[in-house]
Amino acid sequence: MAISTSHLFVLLSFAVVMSAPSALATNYTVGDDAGWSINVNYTVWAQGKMFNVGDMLIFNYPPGDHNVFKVNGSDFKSCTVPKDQNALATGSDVIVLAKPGRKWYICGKEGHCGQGQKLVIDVMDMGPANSPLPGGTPPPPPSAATKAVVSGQFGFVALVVAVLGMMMI
Ligand SMILES: *[C@@H]1O[C@H](CO)[C@@H](O)[C@H](O)[C@H]1NC(C)=O
Ligand SMILES: *[C@@H]1O[C@H](CO)[C@@H](O)[C@H](O)[C@H]1NC(C)=O
Ligand SMILES: *[C@@H]1O[C@H](CO)[C@@H](O)[C@H](O)[C@H]1NC(C)=O
Ligand SMILES: [Cu+2]
Repeated sequence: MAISTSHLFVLLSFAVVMSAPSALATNYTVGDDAGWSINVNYTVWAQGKMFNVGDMLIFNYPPGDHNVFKVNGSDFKSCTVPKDQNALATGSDVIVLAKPGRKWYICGKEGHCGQGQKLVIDVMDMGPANSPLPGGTPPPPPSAATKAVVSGQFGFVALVVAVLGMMMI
């Protein structure tokens, strides 16, 4: 069977478009207008929200009043502040949800976690989301060569799939 050049071009263009970075990441301001504080029920806040890989959590509070620690499930439950970890404490802390799974955050100020200043969420992996990393030092953008290689791989896989599909018809 023969595949025309224009067919190939359409298929390759499609593959390149499909491998472009997703721009659908969401920013979640923890607690919305109430921010990161005591007297907010973060279980209620998180209810019904869909957290995906690439989304960001933004913890807003007057600097010095609170802080943010990422902890594990047992430290979350017992409100144990990790000793081997520095708090996020800028008052506008951005955390990129880089991996799927359950994530736990607490305030490290005396008594605050016990008063409910703690957040647990489940992060889903809904496909690729290219976003900057946390901490305000974005990685260098991928070089054109890297992009070409990635697109090339995607394009090749898509082409093989498409050709196989056409052969089945
Ligand atoms: C999300 O927050 C980051 C960091 O503050 C910002 O750079 C980005 O533009 C925001 N994205 C959206 C969709 O609001
Ligand atoms: C949770 O993290 C603490 C350190 O803050 C560590 O001592 C503990 O073993 C961890 N627990 C689990 C179940 O990973
Ligand atoms: C938050 O609200 C949930 C659901 O209404 C409730 O089960 C939970 O006890 C509340 N947590 C706090 C710390 O009040
Ligand atoms: Cu606090």
